[in-house]
Amino acid sequence: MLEPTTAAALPTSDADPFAPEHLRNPEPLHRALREAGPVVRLSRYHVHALARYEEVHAALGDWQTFQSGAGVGLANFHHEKPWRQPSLLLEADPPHHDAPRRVLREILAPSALRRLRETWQAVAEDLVDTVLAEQGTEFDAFDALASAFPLRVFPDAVGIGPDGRDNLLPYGNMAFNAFGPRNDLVAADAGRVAELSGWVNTRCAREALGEDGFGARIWAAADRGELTHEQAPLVVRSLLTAGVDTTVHGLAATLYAFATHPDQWQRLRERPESARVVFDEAVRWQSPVQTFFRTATTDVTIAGVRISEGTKILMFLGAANRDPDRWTDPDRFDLGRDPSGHVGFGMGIHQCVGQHVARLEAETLMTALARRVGHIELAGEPRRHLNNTLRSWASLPIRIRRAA
Ligand code: OVM
Repeated sequence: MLEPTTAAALPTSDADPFAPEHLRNPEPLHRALREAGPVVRLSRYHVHALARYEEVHAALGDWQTFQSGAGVGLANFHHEKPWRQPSLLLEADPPHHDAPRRVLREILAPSALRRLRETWQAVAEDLVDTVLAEQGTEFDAFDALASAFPLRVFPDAVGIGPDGRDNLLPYGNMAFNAFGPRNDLVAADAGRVAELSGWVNTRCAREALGEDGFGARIWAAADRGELTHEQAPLVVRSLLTAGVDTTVHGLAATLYAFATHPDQWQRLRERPESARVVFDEAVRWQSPVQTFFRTATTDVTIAGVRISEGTKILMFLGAANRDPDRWTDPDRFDLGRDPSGHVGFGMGIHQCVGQHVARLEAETLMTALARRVGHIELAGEPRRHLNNTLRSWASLPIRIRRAA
């Protein structure tokens, strides 16, 4: 029998994963953390970190030991006041988590999204036609496609009105920054918290929502007694928080992947039915959501390392998604692999409830693009937008050749 590793033997890193250099280029830190051991102490934040697939996957699957109810950011909600009322989904544990989750799962199930496919495909075709006609063969794919497309289809699907939709990305950016430490990125958002929260919260009211969207369906579930009427607006808020920035930066990751892997674009063009798996491989390869915390509900041992109750544990989804012990040639964006099992959408009871929405957006947009574009390449240096949680983009200059 091996003795449990003592605290002294626990590998420790003083790296700040939320520092600009690591947010801009996370792979070197991810590699170092994976190689340091199955559990690493991050001395700067008094937290533990998991960067290997096996441990991240196991911890995400064990909500009893690694809870979300104390918040999935650095702040422990049992000791610090959250910046907003906690999410009923993301920041809750069973049993409270279960009713909101069940309601949203049904509203966002693949069968429930079928009615959207045709419309979204038509919007995607129209968007790509317009971009090619107006902007020619060189343009910023972040603005023109990755952010334009979700902003055209998703708020309509939720049922929010046309005004103020430009608040959606800044609100999500703020929410994803808030999972990190109170660094310069959080400070930069501070002046807009009240304004953006006020706007989003008013969009969640029943009267603010169209009759046939996801939002109205959430309220209808409350009328059927599946949720309380107090819970309904908070569940709508989850859609508006988690549904925009994630898909925008996920689509940007997908476009970046193709602009840097022309052979994979050819592969998609030859096999258009693979448009669906494309997004999962891009999510594995880039991990648009890089990290989430959990909190130990009890003293627990992971791979021989003892962790005491109340400890925050940082899960490096992006590092797990490129763990060479789990993936062959992990740094390669490869449509030939099976990316299933990646933790880019999380794993377990909190696994992204909107993933079918995201996949449908990706599938319709990439299909429209593959029908018209024979080749994609970078036309300049892509620019990252720094965020404490999201691997996000400011611009993605591309050059395309039209398909013959
Ligand atoms: C939420 C939520 C869910 C997932 C991610 C997220 C800001 C938020 O329920 O509000 O990130």
